[in-house]
Amino acid sequence: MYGQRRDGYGDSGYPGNTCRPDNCLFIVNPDQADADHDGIGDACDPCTDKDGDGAGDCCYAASICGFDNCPTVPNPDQKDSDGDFLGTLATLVRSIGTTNSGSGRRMR
Ligand SMILES: [Ca+2]
Ligand SMILES: [Ca+2]
Ligand SMILES: [Ca+2]
Ligand SMILES: [Ca+2]
Repeated sequence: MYGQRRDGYGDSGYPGNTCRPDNCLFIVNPDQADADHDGIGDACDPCTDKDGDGAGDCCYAASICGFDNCPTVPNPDQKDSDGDFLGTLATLVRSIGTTNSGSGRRMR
């Protein structure tokens, strides 16, 4: 017998299947970058959304699903209670980070 499955080789008739699939079939993207790891390349992903809350991250040309006001924390409501265009959670994260890092401390 031959032609065992799961032998690590593509089946005959599918010459392309030894390679990883192109994550943007119609766009040239040799780096195959996929920042949010959803299998759709950054170059053609309509929503590059690294924290998975449904709001897109900044600066991806193909991403048209809005702008996440807190790209590192899932905040589907995009709440911004103080109206500074930074999400409430982002403001919190930033203030905690400032407190913990001590970078703002002045030495005399
Ligand atoms: Ca491509
Ligand atoms: Ca993607
Ligand atoms: Ca997001
Ligand atoms: Ca978010």
